[in-house]
Amino acid sequence: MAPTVVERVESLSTSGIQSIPKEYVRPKEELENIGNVFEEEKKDGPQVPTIDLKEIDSPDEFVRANCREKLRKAAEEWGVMHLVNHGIPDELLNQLKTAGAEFFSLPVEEKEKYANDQTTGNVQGYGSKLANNASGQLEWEDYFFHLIFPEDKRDLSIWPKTPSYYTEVTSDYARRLRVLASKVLEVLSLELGLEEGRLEKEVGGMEELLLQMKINYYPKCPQPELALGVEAHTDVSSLTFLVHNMVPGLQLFYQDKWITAKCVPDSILMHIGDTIEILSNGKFKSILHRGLVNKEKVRISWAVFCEPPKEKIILKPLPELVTETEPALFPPRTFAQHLHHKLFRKDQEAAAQSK
Ligand SMILES: O=C(O)CCC(=O)C(=O)O
Ligand SMILES: [Fe+2]
Repeated sequence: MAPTVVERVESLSTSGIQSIPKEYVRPKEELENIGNVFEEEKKDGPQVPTIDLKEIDSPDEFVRANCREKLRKAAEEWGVMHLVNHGIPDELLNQLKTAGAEFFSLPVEEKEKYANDQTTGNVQGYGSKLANNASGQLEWEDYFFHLIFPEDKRDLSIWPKTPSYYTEVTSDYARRLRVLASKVLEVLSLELGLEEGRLEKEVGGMEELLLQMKINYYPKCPQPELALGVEAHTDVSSLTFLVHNMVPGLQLFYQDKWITAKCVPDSILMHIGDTIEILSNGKFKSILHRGLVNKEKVRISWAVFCEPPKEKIILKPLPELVTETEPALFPPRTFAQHLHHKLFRKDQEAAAQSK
């Protein structure tokens, strides 16, 4: 069977169309709250917290505890935060971004050589969303998706060969991010009153926790008030780490309003994903978020999802965190079942909307 021909959003964007195809136009309810992202970014009001990790390994336990507490509060209240002094050199972040941007600056035909084929379950590579729900709704983005850690589970043959330093800097980033992920899991464990290695173990440890990178490429959009780069969702991961090219776009649904994340230089944005929300029995939040697009600037973001293995682990609130007054909020499920459950719910919603 010939692979399905997929329209790339980049091709649409550079074709000079003035209005976007109807599959990209969001449903009425959503359109009421999609604004101009540059205006939105300037607004005052609640802000995604910034957590400084400089003191996280201080020799002074009091200082360390203070730093942990700030991270815990952000995880409880927001489930998302800008991390600064995270230990990953700015220089490496810049190289990572330059490498990804250079790959995406190749002509679409070149990138097609890396195309994934979602119909065969081959999800790694260059892709765009296929209409997989009843409404046929699409997102204004193309992406590149690949597993970056553990190293023995990578398929380097599908990684971008241009630019030539792509593999080296992305591998370096993956290794350092893995260290950061362990550190954060340690902090969250301690703040839940657990042994420091507990969450790390619960999500699969060094061997099984999978780091999957998705480079989101959001082309300029002629009608940004009608489209979304990424529709509203929570991440299924344990933790997600995200950097971007300093073009605003990310919005968080906080206290019933969409808040636009400001661009914080050299920070790494971190989400608590559904997996940690479940294990913590809802103490830490997996926040609803989405991505806006704009007319003027291409936006690129690098999201790394730290995911437990699909079948090997049953996710459920940790027994220590379940009490008579705080009963388990989530039924036990594998990660695969959790994914399925979410997809199914979305299908139902879309079907209901298209009626
Ligand atoms: O591009 C962004 O800022 C958000 C992307 C995102 O939420 C995702 O890939 O899950
Ligand atoms: Fe996300």
